[in-house]
This record gives sequence, C-alpha cells and structure tokens, in this order.
Amino acid sequence: GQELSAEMPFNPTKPGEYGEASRNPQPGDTHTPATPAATGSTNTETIPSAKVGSGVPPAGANPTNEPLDRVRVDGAGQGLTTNQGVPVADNQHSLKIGLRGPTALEDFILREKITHFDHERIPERVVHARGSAAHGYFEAYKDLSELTRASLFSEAGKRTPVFTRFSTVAGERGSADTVRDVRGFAVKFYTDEGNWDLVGNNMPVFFIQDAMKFPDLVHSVKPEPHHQMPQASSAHDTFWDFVSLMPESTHMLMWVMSDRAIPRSYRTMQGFGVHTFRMLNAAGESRFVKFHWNPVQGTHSLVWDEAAKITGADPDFHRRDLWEAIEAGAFPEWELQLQVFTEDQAAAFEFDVLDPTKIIPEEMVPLVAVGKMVLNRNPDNFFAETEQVAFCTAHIVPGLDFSNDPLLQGRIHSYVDTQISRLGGPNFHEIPINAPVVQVQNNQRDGMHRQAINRGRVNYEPNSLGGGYPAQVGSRGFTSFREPVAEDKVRGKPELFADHYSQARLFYNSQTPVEQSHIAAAYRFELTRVQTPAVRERVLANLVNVDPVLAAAVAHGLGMEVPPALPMATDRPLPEYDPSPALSLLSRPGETGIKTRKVAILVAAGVDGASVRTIYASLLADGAVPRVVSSQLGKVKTSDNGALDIEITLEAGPAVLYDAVVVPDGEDSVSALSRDANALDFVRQQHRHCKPIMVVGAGAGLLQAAGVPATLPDGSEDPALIGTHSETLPNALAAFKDALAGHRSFGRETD
Ligand code: HDE
Repeated sequence: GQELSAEMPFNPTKPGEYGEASRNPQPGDTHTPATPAATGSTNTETIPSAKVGSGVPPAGANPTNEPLDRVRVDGAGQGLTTNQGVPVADNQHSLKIGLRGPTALEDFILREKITHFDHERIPERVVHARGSAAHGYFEAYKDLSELTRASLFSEAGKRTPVFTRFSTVAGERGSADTVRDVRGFAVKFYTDEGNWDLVGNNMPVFFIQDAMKFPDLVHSVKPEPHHQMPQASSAHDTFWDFVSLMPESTHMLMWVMSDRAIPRSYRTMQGFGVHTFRMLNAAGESRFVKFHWNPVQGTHSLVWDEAAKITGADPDFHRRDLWEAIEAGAFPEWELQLQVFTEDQAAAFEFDVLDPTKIIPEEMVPLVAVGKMVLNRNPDNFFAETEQVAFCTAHIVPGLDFSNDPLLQGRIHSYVDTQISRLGGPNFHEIPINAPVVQVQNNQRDGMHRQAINRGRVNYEPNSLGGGYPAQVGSRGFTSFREPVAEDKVRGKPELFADHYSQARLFYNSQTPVEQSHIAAAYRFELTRVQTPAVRERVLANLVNVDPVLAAAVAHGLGMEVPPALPMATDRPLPEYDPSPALSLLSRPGETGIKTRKVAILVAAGVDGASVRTIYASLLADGAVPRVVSSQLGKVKTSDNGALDIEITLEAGPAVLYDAVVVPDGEDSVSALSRDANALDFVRQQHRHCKPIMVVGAGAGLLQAAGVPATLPDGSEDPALIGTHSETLPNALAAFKDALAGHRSFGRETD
C-alpha cells in the first residue's frame, strides 16, 4: 500500500562515475598529469583531486558526513529491486511449478536473496568482538608544531573528524556489555594527511610485555576450548593459571580487579594509548609521548552485584547508553592529554618507558591538555560502520612515530593482518568507514572486492608513461625517527622490566578504602570460580608481593592461609612510590552534574500527582532522565484525580537500570507498591548499590516495608537517603540532585 515515487531507485554513485566527471578528465587524474613530464621520483607538489571525499574535509561538526553520502542508501518511498537493480514484482512467493509443486531452479530472485543471506556474517574480531561506535570530531586547543608536525595539531580550533569504537575484550559479539573486562577505546582520526588510529584501552597498562605472549594470553581468557565456557569472563582456571605464571601481569590485574573493569558508561571511562609513542616536529626532533583521554563526564563505575544483574536486565546497557546520550544531544566529550618527556628524562626513571606494564605517574610528568573529542553522531548502520571499521596501530601520520615497546611492535603487524581475514582481503581500506578523507594514490592494484577504478596504463613507479605520477613526496611524507641502533640480535628483555610489583602497589595504595575493598572482593569472586587450588595459591603468593593485607583479605574469603611470597624476578631493590590520588576513579567527578542520569519515580494508584510532576519537571530541566515506573503500563489515577502515564514497568525497568529512585507521597500508592515484590526489590537494590534515594511523605513506608535501613551501618546519617514532605520538596530536590551528581554513597555498602 506504499506510495512509490515514479522514478526507479537511484544509485548515487553512478552519475559520479559515468557523468560529466568521467568524460572530462579532472586535475589529478593520472593520465593527465598536472605537472608535465615530471619523471623524477622526488616531486613534492600537492596533487589535487576532484574526487568525492578528497582534499581538506569541509568545515562543520561532522566532515565525514559528506564523503559517506556517496554510499548512503535510503529505501524510503522506493520500490524493491534485486542486487542487479531489476524491479521485484513479488517478494512473498518463490516461483513454483503449480501452486503445490516444486520450486523452479530458475528463480534467480529467490536464489539471490537466500545466497546473500547465507553469507551475511563475517568473522568477528578475535578480541574486542563486542563494541559500539560513534562519529564525532577532534578539536585542537593549540598549535603543537613545536612538538609535532602532525597536521591535526597544527592550529588552535582545527577540527578533524573521528570515528570511535568502544569494546569489551573477551566476550563474543553477542555477549553482555557489563562484564568484568578491559574496555577498548579506539579512535580513528581522518586527518588531512591520512588516517591515524589511536587504538587504546580504558586502562593504561597491559598484561604482558612482549607481543610473543599475546596469543597465549587471549587463549587463556577466552572460553575454555573443550566446553566453550565461560563466556565473557576471566573468572576461570585457564586465565588465572596463565596470569599467575606471568607475574608481569600483576599491575594490570590490579586495574582489571578494580571498578575500572565495570564502567557505568563508555562515556565515563578514561582512555589510554598505553605504549610510549614519539612525536616528531618539522626539524625531525623527537619527544616521547603518552596519550590520555579524560572524560568530561567524570569517571564512574558500577558495583559488581549491579553489573552482574544488568547482564540479565539489559545486556546492551553500554551500547544503549552511548546511543541514547548522542540521540538526546548530550554529546560525550573527552580531553586529549599528553605526557611529553625526553629521552634523557626517560633514562632517569626507575622503570623502562618501553615496558607497557608501567605508567608514568602524573606527579612525575604532568598531563597537558591539547584538544578535545566530541562524539555527536550515531552511525547509520551498525554493520557498515561499527563492524567494518578496521583500526590498525600501523595507521599513523607524519609527525608521529612508534617507540620500541615490544608489545607495540607486534601490534603494528597484527591489526592489518587480522583485517585481511576478517574483512575478506587487502582492500578493506576502501570500505567507506575506513577510507581516508584524502584521495588514496598509489600503484597497489586489484585483489578481492576492489572498488577503485584506477585509470590509465601505468601501475608502477618509476614511470615515464604516466609522467612519473603518482610520485613520492620526500620530506613532506611520513618519516621515521632516525634512531641510532647498534646492538646484538637477541631474544630477551631489559632488566628494568623485571619489577612486577612496585607499580601494582602504587595503584593499590592510591585507591580509596572502598575501592581497595572492591579489589579484594573481585579477586575473591574470580578465585572462587577457579577450581584448581594450586592456581588460587599461586595468585595469592603473587599478591603477597603487592600487599600482604590485600593477600590476607583475599585468602580469608577463600578459606585459605596466606602462602609465602612468590620469588621475585629481580634482586634490585624495588622503587617506592608515593600514592597518586589521580589513580582513584573518585578523583574525577566530572563536569556534567546530573545530565543523562536516569531516575525512576515509583508510583501506583493514589500517588500524589503534584509532587510527581514537580520532581519530573525539575529533573528534566537539569538534563536528567526521569521515568515514571509502576507495576503495569497504562495510566494511574493520582490522589488529586489526575492521571499519570506509566513509562515502563518495574519488571521491564528494574532498579539496576537507574541511577537513583524517588518514592513520592500517597498512602494508597505506597501501600500498593509495598505489596509488589518488584517494588521492594527495586528499593533494596538501589540501596544496596549505594544509589541516591528520595522518599516523600508516605514514600518512606516503602523503605520500611523493604527493610531498607534509614542510616549508614555505623548509625550515622545517610547523605544519599533523602526523606522529605511535599512542603519541603524544593530543598530536598536540591540535596537529591547533589547526591545524584555525587553518583554513589559508598558509606552504605555492606557487600
Ligand atoms: Fe589489540 N587487537 N592487540 N590491544 N586491540 C585487536 O584487531 C593485538 C593490545 C585493542 O574497536 C585485533 O581489528 C596484539 C593493547 C583495541 O576494532 C588484533 C596485541 C591494546 C582493539 C589485536 C594487542 C589493544 C583491539 C582484533 C599485543 C591497548 C579493538 C580485531 C601485541 C593499547 C579495535 C582487530 C576495534 C583489537 C591484536 C594488545 C587495544 C587481533 C597482537 C596493548 C581497542 O589485531
């Protein structure tokens, strides 16, 4: 019954290929060289191109928008066609010999449809399979040309489009978001000198020091090979067996057992480049650099019991959160901050800057903010963009360079290699989401799924038949740092790499007491799932070297004695660090207050309508997301004979999906809620997970019915439990919003 436009579906790539542009050669087309007879191979002229997507991206928030228009397809108002563009008359029935007879082999429409379907899946990423991404831009704060000639940092206010993908590591593509895991934080910058991929994580260190161990690490954490369990979890024997035999993983394990591994949102995670990189200026001078992304939203995490329950309530919790924030216009932002240091400074540190299990404490090398990233557009199509995006550490631009970190060196190979099997061949750079915004020009040809139609007879260089083009650009192009190297070819690692404990201790000592107790609890949980006593024991023996009190707390939960410390790999005295408060998640409350925080307002028939409306409007005005929640959908009558629309039920929107809860006044409403197990569980869980609670008038009755304590365990007042009456609502709302901006009231915790 749809109205179809008179015209047939239209493929926007065709006019570009067969229209004016193809009949009249454009500047930059190789068969009409812009500079006549240049046969040398050191031409440094810019070679302009009129092709779509080439040159400096247009100004505006999302310059990737227009290059991608070429391949966007919208079916609205269009008739169906086959992949060959043939109009389809009937999409319901296959072609049969008699209505009850066999299906004809000649039914090319049926066969095309089924064949395409049969091949819809591509291999998922071997790690980081589960992820979500968004478009946005990076804006430089200042000209960094002193430090680097990377063009994205060349002037204040310069914007470079980005596509950023966040991910879990161990789980499969359909696994849950809120599992305990490292999160990937990969940013593709479409710079005007080619693509730069900063493929980082939400933790600044890694499990291993050498690429040689990566397949072993990943095999150990993935589901065990005999029975494919457990999914998306490190809490099993093979993982802990491996890491307990690799004490270099100790520092990273501290991070993974901390609340960093269960973020509240992708928007509230830091990102780190992990390795030491280099920046090179126009004079070829190099400085070392570490990359940090700091979220303007602050750093916030879930608590473990909540994370585990969200896995059931909404496995897409982080994906939905990112999508909804962007759709609502609450664009997440991160500041890019650098730690810049010289080779001499590096030589004086008591750790090796090439060791990816070490951080450089902010107190030693301060962070300098150089720009911000804003994510402001959701992808149009998950597969085409989020799934097909190919991040590679080898994608680097002039002005940046690698260090000799042996983990990074291995990654430079791995990422391009893996895309070839994942995306089906060497032309994955032509997939629209991967294509740079500058025109690609080289003599690489053919291969599976080639898109470019390279013109002319010349596909080699040097050439004279093509005027020498495309020509290398000499010093304007990518140049590696001239690092003098004269060493023996050996397998091994530097001695400083052998300190596996002092920074693990630094991390642990820099946490607040509640964060420390969460670390102990996480070890306990994971090792309880481990079935082999010797593995548990080895982990404990290793923990003794970090902190005997922590080891004792974990051992206690396992009903074990603390074993003797594992022998260390070095005789050198380990350095002592002062605590670094910046390593605590609580040190970054963020600047966005209660924006995008979800608040449930629990109601039933007889609720005080006036206060519900006041609370709802007030939260909405500050950018929070209030939801009226009840036992069933439809309308409920308010005590003043009005009606409220119920937005979601207690069953479909359980407590773990909300950052806070309000129980409004109304005797009848509260007594109905007090008879509903879902409502009782709701307030119990909100309380257990340390979330702000506000009860108005009779609303306090629901907490009593649920057995929720009115004070903290030590008897003192609970700052995030706000009791009020309709008359004092404005003041109470202010206190409630403060508590909500403060995220959690950990003083309440009894887990
Ligand atoms: Fe990765 N990693 N990795 N990794 N990694 C992949 O590449 C690899 C490492 C990271 O959203 C794979 O396209 C090796 C550190 C992220 O698409 C693969 C080593 C860090 C993503 C690969 C490491 C990362 C990946 C799998 C040790 C933080 C997801 C699919 C030598 C700095 C990117 C793919 C996305 C993905 C290899 C260690 C981050 C197999 C060999 C350290 C964020 O190429």
